[in-house]
Amino acid sequence: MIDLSLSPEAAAARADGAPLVALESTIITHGMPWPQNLETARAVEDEVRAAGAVPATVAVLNGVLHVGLALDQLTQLAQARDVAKLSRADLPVALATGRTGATTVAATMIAARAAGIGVFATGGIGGVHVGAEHSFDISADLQELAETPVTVVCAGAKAILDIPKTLEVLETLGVPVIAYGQDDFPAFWSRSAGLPAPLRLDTAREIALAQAARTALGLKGGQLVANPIPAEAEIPAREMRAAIDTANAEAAARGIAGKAVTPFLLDRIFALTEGRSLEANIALVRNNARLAAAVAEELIRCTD
Ligand code: PSU
Ligand code: MN
Repeated sequence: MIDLSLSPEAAAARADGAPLVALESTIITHGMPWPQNLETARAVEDEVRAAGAVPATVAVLNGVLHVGLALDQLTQLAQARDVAKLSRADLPVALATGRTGATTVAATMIAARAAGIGVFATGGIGGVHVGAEHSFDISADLQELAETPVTVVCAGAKAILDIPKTLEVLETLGVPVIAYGQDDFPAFWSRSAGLPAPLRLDTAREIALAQAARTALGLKGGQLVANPIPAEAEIPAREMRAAIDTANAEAAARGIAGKAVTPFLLDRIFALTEGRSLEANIALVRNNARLAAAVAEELIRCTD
């Protein structure tokens, strides 16, 4: 088994069988600017604690896979420049070579499973990018959801992605895409992407039972729970459209490719909306942390 470094609070929670929620770190290093990235990371951890669970932010520091970070580690990561972005392919290489890097949704799922954590909260997942029919740019997050038994709570997918194609790929991979408390698939900054979600559940208990049923059936893979942004924080889709179209056009014109695409688009959209997108982003991650904490508690009950 891989050597994990658990934070003291995560280790105590694991020993007590208390609910744990994993959190990713690419959102900190590549998804938000300093200092809001650190403020958000701390606020999200506090939401998990306030909801009665224990947060475990995942990152690789000098070749060690950390599940749960101390405040000084979180602060260093949030301030660091040129931190590697680690997905499934990169994580083992970073561990083997003593590097430091932030984990994407895919890599955080792998770490969560290794630590025995069944649920993880983030903002948006990676998916099928606009223009993927030419670029073939499809995030490894989708395949990971098909492989690794962790429930990922997000706020849907950003409209920087091709949402219908993202849903098609998830369907092909057999990943349950579950809208929480509504029929429509949410689109990150807005509560609806204008199309229905394949599945709907209304309680944390049902979400936990559905994950337990996958395990009982011997099915690998996790679940994608799409939790709509709180109404008061929503930015209507038409207001985001111009910024997203501009950012996508700039990315294409400048030949941005590979891992750099998502961070480039997030940074441009932040600038183009004068920070409004960031406020909404913070509100929805906090909201997802609360739901993930409730799911973590129910997961313990249904596996007792
Ligand atoms: N989408 C967002 N915010 C993010 C990311 C995606 O709205 O911060 C990050 C997540 O860590 C996600 C990763 O797992 O980007 C996906 O990158 P790629 O498309 O290169 O797989
Ligand atoms: Mn990609």
